[in-house]
Amino acid sequence: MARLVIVSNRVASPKERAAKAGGLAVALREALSQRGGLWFGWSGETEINPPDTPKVFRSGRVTYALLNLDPEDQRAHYAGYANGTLWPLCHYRLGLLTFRRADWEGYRRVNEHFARALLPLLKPDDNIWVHDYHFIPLAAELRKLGFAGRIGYFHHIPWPTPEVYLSLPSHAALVDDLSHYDLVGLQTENDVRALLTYISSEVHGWIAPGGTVGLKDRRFRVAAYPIGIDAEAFVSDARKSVGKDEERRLNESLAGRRLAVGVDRLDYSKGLPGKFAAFGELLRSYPEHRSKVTMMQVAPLSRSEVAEYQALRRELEELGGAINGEFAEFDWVPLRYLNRPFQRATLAAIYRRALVGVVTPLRDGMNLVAKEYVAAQDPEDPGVLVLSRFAGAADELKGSLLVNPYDIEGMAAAMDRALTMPLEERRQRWRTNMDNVETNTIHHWCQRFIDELTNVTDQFGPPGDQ
Ligand code: ADQ
Repeated sequence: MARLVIVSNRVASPKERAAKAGGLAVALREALSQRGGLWFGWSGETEINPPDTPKVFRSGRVTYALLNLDPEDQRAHYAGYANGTLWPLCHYRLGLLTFRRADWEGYRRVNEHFARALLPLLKPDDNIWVHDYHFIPLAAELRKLGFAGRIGYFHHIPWPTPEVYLSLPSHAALVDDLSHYDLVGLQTENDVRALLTYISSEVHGWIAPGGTVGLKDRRFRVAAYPIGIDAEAFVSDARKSVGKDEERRLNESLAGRRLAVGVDRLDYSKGLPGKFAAFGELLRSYPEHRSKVTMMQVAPLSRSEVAEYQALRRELEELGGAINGEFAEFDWVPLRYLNRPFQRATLAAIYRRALVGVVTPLRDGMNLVAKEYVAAQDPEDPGVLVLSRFAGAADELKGSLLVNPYDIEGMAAAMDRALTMPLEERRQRWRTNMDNVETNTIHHWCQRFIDELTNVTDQFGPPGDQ
């Protein structure tokens, strides 16, 4: 079996506990420890003119290789091009997009530095799997250094339609970078269509059935790999929470009220101001819910070094304060707003207690919270998922109440419908969603991507023969 090499910006260290590292990091670590392999990424540390030699250590069957970055390059790469340019672009927020040539150059320098440091650790038959928009040019940089083996890329966030994508000054260079991979994975068929349309209409590539793409002298495959969760672990955490101290405290604090829950990184793609406004609208237009429902929004801080995230935090504090100011009673606070991370088991208990899961991003590659909420429900008395049609998960979770996150009154109406839905309908809708969550797990996702990466080059001829 070919060795697996994973490249990602952040690496879940062997000591990081499952509950803290997040579902994706844990799944990747598991995929690596089953097969044995290498995890390569940023050390989290900066150093002026860092050498191309990572810190390498082993834990069980996994070798970790962590690289320091130059502080200015790290800023240009992470806060600059990755999160100031690509993130807003891919989430259709052109008004928030900044493009600076210095950031683009810094982004490329970090990818070159990564490639130089990774190359000596590679074997020709490795399966290299690169994660996310921080590293789109990595394959091109490895090819420049002469590496001809298999490299796959997975894009965790949406791929925008050509009209939006063309706003990126470096659009052609970035897709040229993608063409150095053997396999490019996106979250949904919509994303695949968007990328293939751009390739055929803007850069004169050709597309064969099955998603094989020809661009200049290169061949690669583009396909959808919708990511899943570790459904079993969530089901078991949620079941175990029953009767535990945290569940008891939560129930006592709610005093028999219904709970609506939102869990999102504090990020402008997640549609948090609209969600707060919709909850305010629910209380205003459906007064029968006043004092009967509590909304809990868990929103751990994220990317605080980027100005837009600081502004969003202030906006939410104001909006949340205004809702509580308008509707609170001396014995009821409508909105509980928490800016901190929780253990997975605690999240599972909160999801299970909530009659409504409110997941309303303006755009989202997939959205794992939607799937976690479904997995954590009590099958006998499940809650209802209110889900944005612009989350990748909307393609799969057909039992949800789909909403347009730009329609505040529409979201309030959906919350009302969820809060008053008969048990039989809740069960049917939940079953539809759960069938999907249980079938397409994170383990299937990992396995399918790796299998197709292993086989993809057979279809094009041996590596280097293109
Ligand atoms: P994210 O934008 O981070 O991921 P999401 O898919 O919802 O969004 O994943 C967030 C994860 O963080 C979930 O597993 C959730 O449980 C966890 N989390 C959130 N708040 C937490 C808290 N307070 N405490 C602990 N854990 C918390 C990106 C893309 C998504 C895509 C994923 C995976 O933006 O669209 O689904 O990658 O591909």
